[in-house]
Amino acid sequence: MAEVTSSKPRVLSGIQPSGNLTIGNYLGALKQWVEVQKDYDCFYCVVDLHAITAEQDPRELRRKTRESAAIYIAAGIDPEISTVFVQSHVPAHSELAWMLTCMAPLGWLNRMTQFKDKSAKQAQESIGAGLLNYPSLMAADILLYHAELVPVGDDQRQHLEFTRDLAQRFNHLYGETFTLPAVMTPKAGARVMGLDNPTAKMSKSEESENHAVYLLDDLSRARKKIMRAVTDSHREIHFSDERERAGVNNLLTIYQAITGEPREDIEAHFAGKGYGDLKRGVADRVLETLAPLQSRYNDLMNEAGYLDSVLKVGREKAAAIAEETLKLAQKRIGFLAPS
Ligand code: ATP
Ligand code: LTN
Repeated sequence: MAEVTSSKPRVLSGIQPSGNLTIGNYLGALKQWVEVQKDYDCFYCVVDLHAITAEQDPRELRRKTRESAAIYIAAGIDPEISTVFVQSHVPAHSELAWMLTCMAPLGWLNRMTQFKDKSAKQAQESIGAGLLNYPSLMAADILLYHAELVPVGDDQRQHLEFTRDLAQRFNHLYGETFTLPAVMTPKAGARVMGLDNPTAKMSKSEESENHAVYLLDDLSRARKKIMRAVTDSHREIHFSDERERAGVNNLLTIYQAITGEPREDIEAHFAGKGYGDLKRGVADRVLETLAPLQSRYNDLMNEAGYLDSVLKVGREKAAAIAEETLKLAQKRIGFLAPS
């Protein structure tokens, strides 16, 4: 059995294997995951149960699940330090999610912007109930591990609030059971916008050709997409909150998120230059990030059995903790323990 005890505070986060991972997923989530892994006991899962809130092709889902886990590692998650696993491999997630679903007020669920946005794109009658209950499953993911910190992009803040509220409700009704988690978002890159439409969040399930740079995009293709990014008819290159300047602001933000340089330095660097220079500068930084990631990805996919063994160890470590928390929650709620 894998080692499960650690004195470090815990982190948990996940990404849905619902498409090809984008630089938005990298800058908003993965990059932070890598940064915290030395100081926290980290659990990173591929949230396949969440992915099926939208229709998935079974073969593709299996392929994307492995691919996502491999990208976590290629991006710098060290499976010797952090625990990498697949959400559906640990049944406690579904079991606690049901208990939390029963306690989640419809009013709270109906207020979730992710639900409102995603359901607005579908015919009301055919929206799957999973889309509404999505945040209760996410709460289960986090609460099972007593995670203190949850590194995510800006769009997940509301789900974190929901998780805290639900944990508090459970603790109040049945006694102290869950740890209240805090959200962690990056200083830059918490909300990367679509390259073709800089007023909409970059998303892996958006299908238009020049919308997103995928982490596994061929490098020349990635460069082309950035060179085609929507800008505006102004000339000056500076950070701006104006809607009209969202495209330039997005490119500068990607640059800032990758380099970590202060905004003034970036603006000084591009002063007097044109949008072509800005795009080339951003493309260079993005490609410098993608190239080593892709080479590690290819290496580890070529190493027979490696990924599966990481996921097996991950499942064991995760299940040991999750089952213990689940048992406690079941006891608190009044389920008869099996003899
Ligand atoms: P989907 O389009 O399938 O809903 P998504 O691309 O929005 O997916 P998720 O799996 O929902 O990605 O998100 C995984 C993580 O990546 C979350 O922490 C989320 O906040 C972050 N993230 C997603 N898109 C962006 C973005 N454009 N900018 C910054 N962070 C992002
Ligand atoms: N809902 C998240 C993905 C997710 C998650 C989690 C993130 C599922 N479970 C637990 C952090 C912690 C999203 O990005 N759409």
